[in-house]
Amino acid sequence: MSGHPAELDQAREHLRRAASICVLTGAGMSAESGIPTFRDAMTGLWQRFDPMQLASEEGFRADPGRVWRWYAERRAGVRAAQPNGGHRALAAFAQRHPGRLTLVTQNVDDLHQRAGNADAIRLHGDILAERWLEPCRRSPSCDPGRALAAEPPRCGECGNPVRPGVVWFGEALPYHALDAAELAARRCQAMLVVGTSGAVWPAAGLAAQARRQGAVVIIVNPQPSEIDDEAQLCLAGTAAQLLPALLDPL
Ligand code: BV8
Repeated sequence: MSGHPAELDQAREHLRRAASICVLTGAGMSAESGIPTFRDAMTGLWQRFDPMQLASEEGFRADPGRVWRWYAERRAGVRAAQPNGGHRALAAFAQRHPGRLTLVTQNVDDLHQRAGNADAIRLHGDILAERWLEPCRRSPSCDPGRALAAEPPRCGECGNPVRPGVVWFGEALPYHALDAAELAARRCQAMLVVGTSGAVWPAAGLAAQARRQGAVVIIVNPQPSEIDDEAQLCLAGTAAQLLPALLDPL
């Protein structure tokens, strides 16, 4: 792991030469915007809660109120947060080089989109979106936005609870999102992996898919990750520090 200028120059040269770049981001991308990561020792949600329990249908059914309140707290944090220099550097690069960068994110916040990457591929859904826990028995057009206020909100007719529009552990990723992400990983000449522990699958497998087809894999993370072995270059540093240094000159 190094954020040494030589590695930075090497990484920048690989990115400069790559006709197609796939970027995979994780919770560390939003850490400097004040959104706690799952794994971060100080603020990580793993420490305060058992996300595997809370971020699951089983956990929601076991205690809908507690899970709903956990998401309500996280949503408030997302709404109060602003994109950081890393989000802005990615969006500016995508605007300078239309069609050259495919952004794939594990994050459920909207900071990439608010920075300007409207087409970011969301593997794990959107924490600000809502949907019914069960398909509504009354009418397919029944709107979760009009549910009765409660924790969680419920359908006034059938009591169906509202759930956040995220992918919980044990749930399949949206097929179209995973398919687009795997296509980008298989086609890119360079993959930039930012702020992920590489612990959550199948997202973590995208770096190996890129490496297997010959892409240069570059990791930006202040700590080692579980997928460092897939990278030719591991830059020790944060998203808001290193992404502008990597991308702004390009
Ligand atoms: C599925 C939404 C199948 C919810 C999330 C293979 C092997 C092992 C296990 C599995 C496997 N395949 C499937 C599994 C099970 C499971 C899984 O991966 N378990 C792991 C944890 C053991 N996967 C699933 O359940 C997936 N579903 O496979 O379904 C299936 C198929 C068909 C039909 C039915 C089922 C679903 C996974 C999605 C879970 N949902 N989010 C919510 O948020 O509430 S994942 C959630 O965790 C977030 O999205 C978050 O992104 C992710 C955590 O990962 P990271 O993003 O990496 O974040 P983390 O905190 O871990 O690390 C932060 C990193 O940032 C650190 O490295 C840190 O050093 C770094 N950092 C800190 N500060 C900075 C920084 N980096 C840069 N700058 C900084 N400033």
